[in-house]
Amino acid sequence: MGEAKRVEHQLTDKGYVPVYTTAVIEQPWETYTPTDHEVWKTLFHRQREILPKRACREFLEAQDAMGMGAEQIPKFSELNEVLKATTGWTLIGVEGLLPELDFFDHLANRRFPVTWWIRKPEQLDYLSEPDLFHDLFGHVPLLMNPVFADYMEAYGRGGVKAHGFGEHALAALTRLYWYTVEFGLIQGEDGLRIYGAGILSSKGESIHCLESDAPNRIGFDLERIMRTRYRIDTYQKTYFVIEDFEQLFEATRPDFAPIYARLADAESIPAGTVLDGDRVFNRGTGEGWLKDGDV
Ligand code: HBI
Ligand code: FE
Repeated sequence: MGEAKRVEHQLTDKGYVPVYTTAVIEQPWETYTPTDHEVWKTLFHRQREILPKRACREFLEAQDAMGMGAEQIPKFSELNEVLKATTGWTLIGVEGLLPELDFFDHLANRRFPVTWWIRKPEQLDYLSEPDLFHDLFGHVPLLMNPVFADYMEAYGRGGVKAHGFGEHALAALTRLYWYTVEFGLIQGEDGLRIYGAGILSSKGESIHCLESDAPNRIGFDLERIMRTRYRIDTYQKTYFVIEDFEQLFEATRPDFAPIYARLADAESIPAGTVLDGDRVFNRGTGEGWLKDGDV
């Protein structure tokens, strides 16, 4: 087990890529092996050891409050009872990445897709696709936060709408998700903290994003983010910092149509660039940055 069941492989200009079923599946909890549970336990302990004072308080408290522990892979059905009662979100099991519109539609209806399978012991540090540890440990706890939960729904609604606006709009929304839900930082009362799931599920990046001088740390700005390219194969060159979750939710309030129209004519910004108007928390030294490969 621990192996994703891919429907087929499709030949693209990037070679053969896996195509997943979009079906919602029940978590096959009984099929997890002792090794699967051991991987969960190891990663859980490893992250919880380094995340106090690095992850935002809301994340750590929510993870405890929902009863997500190290002992074994949690059951979606048990987490759902707490989640449903708290913010009305439901976890659904999936095979892996979904087509964008399916993904947006789930979020718009307060359903969060969680990959049911977990990585192998030799993949503890890096995996190119989301697995159960990333989805469940990284994303799910903040769905307990009422404001963040509303942001995720609003984002999903925005995504469904964006489909009428074409590729520019979708690219903008993907960047917004990347720089907030996946790689966001928050400047709270007790300093700079992590809330992005892509960071929270990675030991190396949890330390790097806060403690390294290499990356830029810049204040959140919706349109700026929507123009900014990103990295999928290295640590981020730039992290965007919010003040609170209200700021995120408020950013989704305006009509995005005029924003998309402006973005269609604007140049994209390389992942590591600092602009004149940026609120700079840290101007990155750029140490270790690869020149090519911004997506
Ligand atoms: N599907 N299951 C899953 N999880 C994601 O995070 C996800 C996805 N499909 C598309 C997608 N993310 C990205 O395009 C987001 O930027 C929207
Ligand atoms: Fe993710």
